[in-house]
Order: sequence, then C-alpha cells, then structure tokens
Amino acid sequence: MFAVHLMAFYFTKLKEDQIKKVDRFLYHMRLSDETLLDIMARFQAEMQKGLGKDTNPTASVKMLPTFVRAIPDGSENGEFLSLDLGGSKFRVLKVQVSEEGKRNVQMESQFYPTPNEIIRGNGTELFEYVADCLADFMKTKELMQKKLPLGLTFSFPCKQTKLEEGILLSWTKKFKARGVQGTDVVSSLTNAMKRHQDLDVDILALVNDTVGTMMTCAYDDPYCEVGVIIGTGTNACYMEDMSNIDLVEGDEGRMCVNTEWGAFGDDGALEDIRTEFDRELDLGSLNPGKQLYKEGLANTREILTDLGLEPSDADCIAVQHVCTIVSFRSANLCAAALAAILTRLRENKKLVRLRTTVGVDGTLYKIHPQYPKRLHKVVRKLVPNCDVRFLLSESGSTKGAAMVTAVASRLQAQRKQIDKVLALFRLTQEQLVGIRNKMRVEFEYGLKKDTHPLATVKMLPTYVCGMPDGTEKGKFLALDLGGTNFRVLLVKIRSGRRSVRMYNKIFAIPLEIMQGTGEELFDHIVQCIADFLDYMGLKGAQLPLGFTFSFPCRQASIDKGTLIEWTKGFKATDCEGEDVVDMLREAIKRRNEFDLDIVAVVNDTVGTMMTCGYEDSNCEVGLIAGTGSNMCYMEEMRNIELVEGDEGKMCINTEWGGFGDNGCLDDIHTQYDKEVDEGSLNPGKQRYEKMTSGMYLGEIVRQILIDLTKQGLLFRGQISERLRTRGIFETKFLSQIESDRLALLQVRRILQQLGLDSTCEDSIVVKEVCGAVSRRAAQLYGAGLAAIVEKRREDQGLEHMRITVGVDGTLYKLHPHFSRILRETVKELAPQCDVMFMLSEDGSGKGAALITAVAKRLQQAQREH
Ligand code: 0WK
Ligand code: 0WK
Ligand code: BGC
Repeated sequence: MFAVHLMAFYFTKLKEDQIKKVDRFLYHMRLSDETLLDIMARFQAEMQKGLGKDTNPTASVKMLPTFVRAIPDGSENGEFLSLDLGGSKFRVLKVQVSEEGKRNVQMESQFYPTPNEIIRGNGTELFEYVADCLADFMKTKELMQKKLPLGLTFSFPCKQTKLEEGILLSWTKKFKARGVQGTDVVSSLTNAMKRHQDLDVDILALVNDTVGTMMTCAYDDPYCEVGVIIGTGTNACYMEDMSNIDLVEGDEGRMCVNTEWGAFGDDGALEDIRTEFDRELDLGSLNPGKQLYKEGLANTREILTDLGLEPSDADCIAVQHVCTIVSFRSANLCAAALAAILTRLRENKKLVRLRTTVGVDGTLYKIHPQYPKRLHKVVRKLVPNCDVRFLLSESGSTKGAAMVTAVASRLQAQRKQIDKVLALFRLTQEQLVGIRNKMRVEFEYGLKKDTHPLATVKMLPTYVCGMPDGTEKGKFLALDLGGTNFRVLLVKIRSGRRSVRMYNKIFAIPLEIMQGTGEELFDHIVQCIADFLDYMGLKGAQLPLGFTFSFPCRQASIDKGTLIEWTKGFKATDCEGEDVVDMLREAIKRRNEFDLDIVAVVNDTVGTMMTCGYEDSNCEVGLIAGTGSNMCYMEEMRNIELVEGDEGKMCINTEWGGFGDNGCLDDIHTQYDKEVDEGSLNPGKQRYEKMTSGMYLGEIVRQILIDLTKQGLLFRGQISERLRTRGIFETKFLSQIESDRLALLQVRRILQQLGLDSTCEDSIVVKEVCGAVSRRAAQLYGAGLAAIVEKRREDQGLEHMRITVGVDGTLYKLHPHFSRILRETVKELAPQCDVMFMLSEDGSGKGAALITAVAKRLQQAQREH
C-alpha cells in the first residue's frame, strides 16, 4: 500500500514536473483571459470587415451570405435527398419531414468512402463519384422512379448569390480536387448526375455544414441561431441582420452568414499567438498559409506505441499534457470567436442580456472528453451577459440541409403559384398593341351617329370648343365634385398676364350623401357653397359658376348635362337621366339664400385640360388617373357626328372607363377583376376603370391576397377579419408599399394595421402583387392614351406630332411608378408622337372657371351681335 502511495506520489511528482516542463515549453500556447478578450475583439473587427462591401475583398474571415433567411417554422414537409460532403464521412440520405404540427423527421442514410485519389484527383471525377454514390443509394432504396429535391451539404467556403449555387473559393481539410476552385459546385454535380439517365434530382439548396447544423438544432429549439462545427475542420455560422450584410440586396429580416472563421489570422491577425508548431503544421498542410488548428495515459501509451514510439510514463504524461494544452487552446480560440458572434447577436438585437442556442457538431467536439465543457466554460466567461445553450446535433447537418431544402421547395412551389397569379397581370407588347387598337375602334364607334348608341366608350361632346385666349377676366365660382375631395372655389382671372388667383375650401361628401337621394346630395352641395360664400364674405354675390361634375353626362350645351350613370362611389337616387345643372339650380332655389349663374358643367378631364391649356397651348388632352379613370381631347368637329357643324374643334369626354363593357377585354379580365366588379356599386359597368383607377386597385390587390392566403401561400394561410373587409386595402397602400424608400418593415406595419401577421417573404410577395396590379393599370392607361394621340396624329396627317397631355389625379400624382410606366407605354405604342405630360397643379376647378369665362365672353359677344 505504501509502495502504491510512494508510486502515486512519485507519479504525481513526475506528472507535476512533466506538466510544468511542458507548460514552460508550451507557455506560448496558454492564452490568458485578456488575450482571449483581445482575440474576441479582433474577430469582431474581422466580422465587420467581412460584412462590408468595400472591405470584404481583403477580409480573411469571408462572412459568406448563405441565402438561408429563416430557421424552420414547422410547416416544412416532404421527402428529400441529402448529401453530406466535406466532414470526416461522406453520407447520402433520404429525409422524410412530416407536418400536421408533428415535428418528426425520419432519415435513412448510407456512408460512402472518400478515397484520396478521388478527393485529391480531378474535379469532374470527384462529382461523378458523388453522383454514382447517389445513384447507388437511390437504387438501393428504390427511389430511382421518384423526382426528389436534393439538399447538398458542402463543407467548404463557397460564394453564393442564391441558395442553389456555390462557387468554391478554396478547398480546405483533406480535399484538393483539381479544377473545382472558382466553379459552381452545384452545376458540376448536376452535370455529373446527367450521366445517370434515370436519376431525376433537383439540387434546390447548397448549405455549409455549419448552416445544416444550425437548422437541424433550430428544428427542435427555435432559439438556435448559431451553428458551430469543431471536427475535421472548424467553422461557424449565425443569423445576421440583412441591414448589416452589404453583399446582399435588401435590408429586411435576417440571413444566415457562414463566417468561415477557419481563415481567421490568414492576414497575420493571429501572428502574435501562433507558435513555431503552428507554422510547422501549416507548412505541412495541403493549403499552407490558409485556415490556421485529443485521452487517458493508457490511451496515450497505446497511441504512441502504435506510432512506433516506446513512451515512458513521463513521456505519456508530457504527451497527454501537450494534447491538453493544444485542445485547451483550440477550445479557447473557438470560444473567443464564438463569444464575438454572440456579442454581435446581442448588439444586433439591442439586448442587455441575450438568450440563445448554439447548435454544435463535429467529432472533436463530440468525442473529446473535456472539449465541450472547456468551450462552454470559456464562452460563458467571455460573454457573461449571454445565456447560451449548447445543443449537440444528433443527426448531423443533413437533417438541417433537408429543412433548408424543404423551405426552398416550399418557397419554390409557392413562387410558381404566385408567379402564375402575377402572370395574369403581365401584358405583352402584343396585347398592349391589341388594346390600343381596340380602344381606337371604340373611339370611332362612339363618334359615329349609327354606332354611338352601342358604344361602350361614349365619346360625349362637351361643347367646349376653344381654349382660353388670355382675354378672359373676372371672378368665378367653381365646384369640383367627383374626385377624392369636393371643393368649392373662387377663381379670379386677370386678363393679359394670364394670372389666376384661387381660394378654395374642401368639403367632405359623406357616404350616406353619396349614396342617399339626389335631393340630399344637391342640398349638401348647396350647403357647402353657402359655407364657402360665408367664409369668403361673398354672401349675396351673384357670380357665374363653373360646375366640374366628374361623371358621364350627355350634354346638349355647355350648361346642360344629363347624368348617364353614376360611377365610382356615388349612387344617389333620382339623378341618373336627370340634368345635374337643373338639380343644382333647384337645390339653390330650395335653399333660397343666394342665386348663382351656372354657366358651365364640365367633366374633370375637361377642366384639367383647360387648366393646363392655359399655360401650354399644345395641351389638347386631359387625363384623370385618380379615384376614377377618364380622358378627354380636342376632336375635329367634322368627326363628331352627334353635333352639327364641321368647323373647328370640340372637346370630347371619352368616358373610356366603360371600355371593355362589351367584353373586348375579357382576355385580360382576371377572376380578381371579376370579384371586384361583382362587389362594386355598378357590376358589369366601367370595366376599364375597374382595372385602372384608384378606387379599385386596392380592391384587386385585396382579392389576390385573399386568394393567395387561401392557397396557404401567404400569412401562413390565416385570413384576418380586416382583410375580408371590402375597400379596406386602400390604393394609397399600393403607393406606400411600392415606394422604393419604404423598407419591408414598414410594409409589414401596413399589413399589421390590416390584422395580418406577416413574414419578410410575405411582405415581398405583397409588394410584388401591388406592383403587378399598378403596372397593368399604368400600361392600360398608356395603351388608351397612345390610341388617342395616334388618332390625332393621323387625323392631322402628320408624320410626327408633338402634343401635351394635362393630367391630374392622386394615382398619377402619388404612386411612385405609375406615371413613369404610363409614359414609357405611350412612347412604345405611339413612337411618332412626342407626348409631354403636364401635371395640373391647380386642379380642374381653375379649368372650369376658365371655361365659364370663355362661355361668358362668347355669350357677351353673341349678345353684342
Ligand atoms: C457531421 C455533419 C457534417 C459535418 C461534420 C463535421 O453532418 O455535415 O461536416 O459533422 O464534423 P467532422 O466529421 O469533420 O468531424
Ligand atoms: C383633382 C381635380 C378633380 C378630379 C381629381 C381626380 O381637381 O376635378 O376629379 O383631381 O383625382 P382624384 O381626387 O379622384 O384622385
Ligand atoms: C367618371 C368620369 C371622370 C372620371 C375621373 C369616372 O368614373 O365616369 O366622368 O372623369 O371618373 O374622375
């Protein structure tokens, strides 16, 4: 017993001495806490460098975007193939991911050797070998007849611009196959698989093993946002904020970044802690200068003996301690880099304390008896403000790769279905030319006496025959009804210097008035006039009035207008078929407080044309892209068969909103347009308007979002009550959502207001849907406008024509892209016309006053004759 104690003491003494000797010898390998904190700070700086667009090229830690934007959310399901290449073992797997909330994954796998002549041979042979193993696996598992998506775990630094692509930057570990660096390994494998006729596999995702590991662990622990491999090689990935990843477009949400921390120090950043042994080892490695990194005395003796050595006890103790110091330093270094990542996560989230999970895999971590404990301990020491759970990945990174593939295939399937819907709104050049020509035919129909009654584009004479000539002067009242706002205006026109001063007041038209009785509507209008005259101290003033009434009216003269039918949100009873000037006069009489000389009733397109024509005599077209949609233009009297006379011109209010009511647009009329029409106040009417104007675009988008949500493609299939509400998705939302300046986060805020809990992907799709709907509207407007300017050019027998279009309306004014797409479409469809667009700053009220002034002047002239 004494001998045992003596032996134990001697041994302990020997051990202590040996350990001290080794410690002194390997003193440089012991890293103090200060040094580790310093290395942590250096790594943080390297991460920043790698994430920066300008600094990335010279960064040693490449911070590679992986295009994995989300961790599993439990909706993943399906059958997938998975390849795991790059670790110590090469595996082929079939992964079955099931749904219905039951988060279980079944995997069948087969290991295949990675002979040196393959992994250090020629690249083509390497991928052919991998394809052969895959084919062999599928034969064995009788999967050959199945078309299965595949996730490729490829554990080497790859530059990715999308999930299903990866340019190999450099081989690491034992691999050194020729002709692969700088090429896309996904297409190399795809080509190699082509050799197997009956192999029908789609590589949907390439992931690094750290990413696969993070996803595998995140499937069980949603806190997992870091993946670490400490095996043959070492590396880590984590979920970074998109706003910090300069190399990828977009600032919203997060993306997994593969740090490739193995290269940390390649730029000399770790020179001060590298030892001669590290340099020695590096020189002997397959990639010198790149990527700068084991139990039990009995084991030690056995291993040393296997190495042909005859170790003494002292040797074994020394070797064991060397191993301890080397693995200790490895754990310390990994801990320092990991602590840097955890600190970044905490700072990104602006948290004082971070709770997170790190998914880990790799044989060194798994089988080294003390490694995990040391790593955890040092990490917790370096980042005391992080509650870190380490989760060992039981099933390797391939389960995670299958998750990524499952998400990719779900997104791909979704993408296909969403593209199918968006394609319905994509108009080809040929279709646009067709629409321009159809509109042109409808114009002719409307102008001709015989065909006018059937025409859907009414081409209504307005009795506005001349543009103001600058001699107009006086004070005029103007009413502007039919757009977003009802305005009462006082317009002072001074002749000669073409100066117009305007005072106006905006009044609301409540829905119950819009859709009440005609009498109530006109009484309300007269009430507003009274308030305005009061406000302006004009009570009792007998002023000529111009009435902008933005609805289809058949006119027999400038001051007569019979409402053909209501459009937009109006549906007041006892008005259609009535003369709206008479109805206004009766309402004024009913009030019996003041009298007005209603001189003209004009359409807002005409008022807009006149307002702009006052500044630019080339302006002979008026366009409204607002709540409603319409266009007017100056037509040759000889072409207007409904009005006597062939001299001069008259403005025609086309009321093109009705274009397509005869079915000529059915080929582009979608189910969503149908639903909007059926839910409108005037089903079957105003088809063109319902595909183009502000009153309806939001509704079309809402119908599409409901349909996509029903298909489970959006908002996890959850339709909110608010989204079911007609008119809730206002067109102004389109303008906001499509604004380039608006971050996706703000899109999500808008969706939140609609009770929709959306993901990044959801908001991207919503933005696309808004874009598709507004683009079609702008193109349809462009086709209609091209038809009229082409008609005017041909009517005047001009090879080339310059013309100005006066335009107004909130859609044209506020939508970020509408006006540009409209202009581009007109340019393409009417190349011989040089069309200037002039925005009406003052609205059509000014135009109405000018028309009133012209009418008064003409009346005056007639009286004097
Ligand atoms: C198991 C993973 C694999 C990864 C490997 C790393 O499934 O993707 O490459 O761990 O550990 P190693 O095998 O290199 O020790
Ligand atoms: C402002 C004009 C008005 C017209 C309106 C159309 O003054 O006459 O009706 O533009 O745009 P909205 O207000 O419908 O967007
Ligand atoms: C009306 C037109 C009006 C247009 C723009 C349409 O609904 O029918 O008269 O010009 O809206 O306000």
